[in-house]
Amino acid sequence: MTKILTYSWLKKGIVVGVVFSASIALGMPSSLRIQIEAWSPYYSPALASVLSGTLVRWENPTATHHTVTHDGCKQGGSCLFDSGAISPSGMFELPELPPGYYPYHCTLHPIMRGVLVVTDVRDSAEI
Ligand SMILES: [Cu+2]
Repeated sequence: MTKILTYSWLKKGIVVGVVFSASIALGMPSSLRIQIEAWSPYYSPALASVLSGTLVRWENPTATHHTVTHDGCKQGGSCLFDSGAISPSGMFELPELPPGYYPYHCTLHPIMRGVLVVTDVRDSAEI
């Protein structure tokens, strides 16, 4: 009886292990965290590349407000995202963007600049 029980647990462990390994093997992270900083590079990482469908989250641990604003918003082009003021300890989440190259900035501190690259090709996830 003990042997059967042990085997059963072992089998479950293998199944769990295989599923876990498979998700790592397939594994692009399904979310990316970008930290807002009070010093250069201000958005960390300043250049981030994600697979389309990845949730991107900017977190603001600084003591002041910041924005995450697509450069298109200030150039009169297509404004694809604008967080508005993100308060200290606040965050901004962007669930999905079409593949593309998205430079962005902070409207309150124009020196703050970052780039988000969204790709639909797994292999180019790291540029
Ligand atoms: Cu700012």
